[in-house]
Amino acid sequence: AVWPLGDEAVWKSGLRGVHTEVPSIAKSIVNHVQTTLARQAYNLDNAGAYGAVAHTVRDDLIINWNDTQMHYTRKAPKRAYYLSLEFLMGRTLDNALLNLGTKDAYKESVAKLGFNVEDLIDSERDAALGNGGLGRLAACYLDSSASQEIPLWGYGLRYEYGMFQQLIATDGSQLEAPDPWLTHANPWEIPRLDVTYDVRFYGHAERFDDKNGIWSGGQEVVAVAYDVPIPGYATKNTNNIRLWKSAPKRGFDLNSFNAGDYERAVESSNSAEALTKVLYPNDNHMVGKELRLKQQYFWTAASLADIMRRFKNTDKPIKEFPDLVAIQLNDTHPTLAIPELMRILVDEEEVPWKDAWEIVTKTFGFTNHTVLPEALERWPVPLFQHLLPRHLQIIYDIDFEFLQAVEKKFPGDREKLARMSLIQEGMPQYIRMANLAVLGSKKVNGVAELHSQLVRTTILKDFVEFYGSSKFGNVTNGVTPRRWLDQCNPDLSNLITETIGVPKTTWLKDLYLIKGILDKVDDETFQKKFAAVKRKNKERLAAYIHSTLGVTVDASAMFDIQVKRIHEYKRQTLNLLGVIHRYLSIKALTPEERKKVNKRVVIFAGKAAPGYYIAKLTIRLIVNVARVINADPDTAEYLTLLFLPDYSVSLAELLVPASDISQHISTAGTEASGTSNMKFTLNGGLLVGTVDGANIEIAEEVGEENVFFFGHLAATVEDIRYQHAYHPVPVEQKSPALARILNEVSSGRFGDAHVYEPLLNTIRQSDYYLLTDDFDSYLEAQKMVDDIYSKDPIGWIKRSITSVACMGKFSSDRAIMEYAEEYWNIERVKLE
Ligand code: T68
Repeated sequence: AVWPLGDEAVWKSGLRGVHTEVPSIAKSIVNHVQTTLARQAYNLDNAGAYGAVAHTVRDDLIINWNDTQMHYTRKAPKRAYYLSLEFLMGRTLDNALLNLGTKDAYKESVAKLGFNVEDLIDSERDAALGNGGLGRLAACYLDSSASQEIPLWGYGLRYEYGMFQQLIATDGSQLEAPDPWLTHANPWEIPRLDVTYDVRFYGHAERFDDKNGIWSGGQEVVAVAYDVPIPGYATKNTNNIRLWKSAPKRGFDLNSFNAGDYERAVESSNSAEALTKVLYPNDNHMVGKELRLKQQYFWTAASLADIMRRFKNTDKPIKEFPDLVAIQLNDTHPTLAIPELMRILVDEEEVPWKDAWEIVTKTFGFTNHTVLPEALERWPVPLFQHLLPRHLQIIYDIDFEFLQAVEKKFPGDREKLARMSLIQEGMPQYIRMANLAVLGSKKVNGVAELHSQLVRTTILKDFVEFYGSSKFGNVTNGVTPRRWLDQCNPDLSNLITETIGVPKTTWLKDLYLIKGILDKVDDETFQKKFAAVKRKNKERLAAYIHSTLGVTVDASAMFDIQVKRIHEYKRQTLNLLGVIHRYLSIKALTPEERKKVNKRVVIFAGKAAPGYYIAKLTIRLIVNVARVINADPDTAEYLTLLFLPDYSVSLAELLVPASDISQHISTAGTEASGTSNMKFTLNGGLLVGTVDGANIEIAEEVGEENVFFFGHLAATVEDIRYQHAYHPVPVEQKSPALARILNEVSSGRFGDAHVYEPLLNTIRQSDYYLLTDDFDSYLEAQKMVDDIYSKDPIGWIKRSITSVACMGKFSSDRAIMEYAEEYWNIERVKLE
């Protein structure tokens, strides 16, 4: 190609590549201290040094980002877009250095400037733009797309406040503090103040006979783009997450300002900016707030406008849109993209309705993450009508045509029509977002085999009968082995590399290769090295616990960890009641008998949604039980219970490598997949779990004998709930052990007797999550854990090695390639 601008030689002499050598890295860091930060060696602390290093790495990322995006534009391949309201990124510096392969060079450069790179890495604040699994999955998928050279962009919102910070009050209850993560500039984003779109709300909609229409008036808000580069591992390919910030269309209302009404003048600008202020802190639960619906529309409208603009730059006819664009909907949160694309095509591009619907249904894919009824999104029609009048018309038109087709296929089945309609009848009516997502998508998937099967047979049964089963698939979740093995557990990563004789840059992108360590499962030297890595990780965690909680824990004890959002279906209470049982059992022993007890440190962490009363009560009970247990000299040597505040991605990176056992004990059929189960197993921790979500597939890979399963199966849960309702059996009869523990809590043994009654009553009364039914079987599984861990330590190490070796399937690289090949029809586009 001809050089586009000015003197080519001058341009080229100014361009440079990524920093790889110590002198140039050090020079760039000093340069950023001097100019970007306007500071000097005389007043530079860790935070300042972090800033300068981050800016140097940012430069590297931007260079690769530019080259990648230019390459994608030139090649014009089909691209994928991952629409997610959450990207739970955690920290960036360490990950960027590892993916760029420049960590050692940076370490040396930073040392030469008088700093320690690990301290700088630790001074970074997490980007917590997500609640839990769903948001972290999006982050893993972006890492994998870049690493596997798949042309994919993420689209999300740039929340000014991420997931709240959790504090624990003196009485043990959770307090929430805001997370103002952007107060110190964020070096990992590139503001694109020139990339903006106007987004309309409210106003007036007209619809014409051809089902096209006009939407006018109302309020307009501006979406401003912020780009976050995502470096691939051991490749130059660098993908992008584009996050939208809301801004007022005109700074403020000049008329009011001139009339001296300052408050009125800034009011509209405040309401525009409020849109992207804060992440909603609920997981697996719907909140019907207008602001949430506004966030969803603002984000989907801006993203689609951006995607459409990029498509139009290719000069292809509009009917070829699905040949160049695949859009994946991360849960139903972005479902408005379906009527929005219809609106753009029909109202703005003047595409006939039928053709437009064909384009739409070839473009979208929909991933479901839950079958819990309270989590399925439904929006009241009156609210929707007010905010998005044109979209409501479009939804009615889609619904009308669809119901005609259903009636044709299943004549006279009125109940089926009522179940499948996009509109749920009632006062008020509701729009069912999952139904809309199914109708508008080419393919629908769940996130683990059991979950996908439940989706097909329960919530979407009618749709499977209507469309046929080939539209409904499964892509089992995965996690990135870069962050969740190499970065969080460098010693294990190095041990694997030296053992299998394959370079790290190869096996970290083809995780099945770690099977190679299986050859050494009986090798004593290897077993010792493997055990030493675990021990060191436990000591690292013990040091953190000591420095944050002031508690000394014994790293030779078994570390038993349950960390995840606090939710009744995840059954932290089951674990806690098990701990109380353990405590009382140890206490009943003679000092001599106690010496045989398997020592345990039981660790909980996780946030409760601020409005979720029972979940908050669970935290309070854990903290107060811990107070009693940890203060008891009879049991101190054998049992420690801890609640670590403010769970985060960074804290997970410390916990995941340090578990001997981790717990994934949801009522069967409720946890769609789980992804921390994969992280813990990949790092050599064994699972105590129910036959649920991805636990099942993990056991298939590592061997059922290496997973401690317990509890009722998903297929029987409905029947048991029926029994609870119509033939209730008192707890005393079903599980005397459990009844006794509940009574101990009620008696005030752990303080605040009356406070915990509502929590205990969820178990004594309807027991929707089957704690009474699973408790005894849970205790048996725990007994087996104790026996094997204390009586057969070598056997335990072998189980642990075998588990790690068999985790190849759970790389998010495998998952993203399944999406690319089977859902998006997209190929690798490597930047040379
Ligand atoms: C999780 N869902 C699933 N939801 O619970 C988990 N929900 O089993 C699965 O492994 C994971 O998704 C990834 O597929 C969530 O994390 C949310 O966080 C959420 C957020 C907003 C609204 C509803």
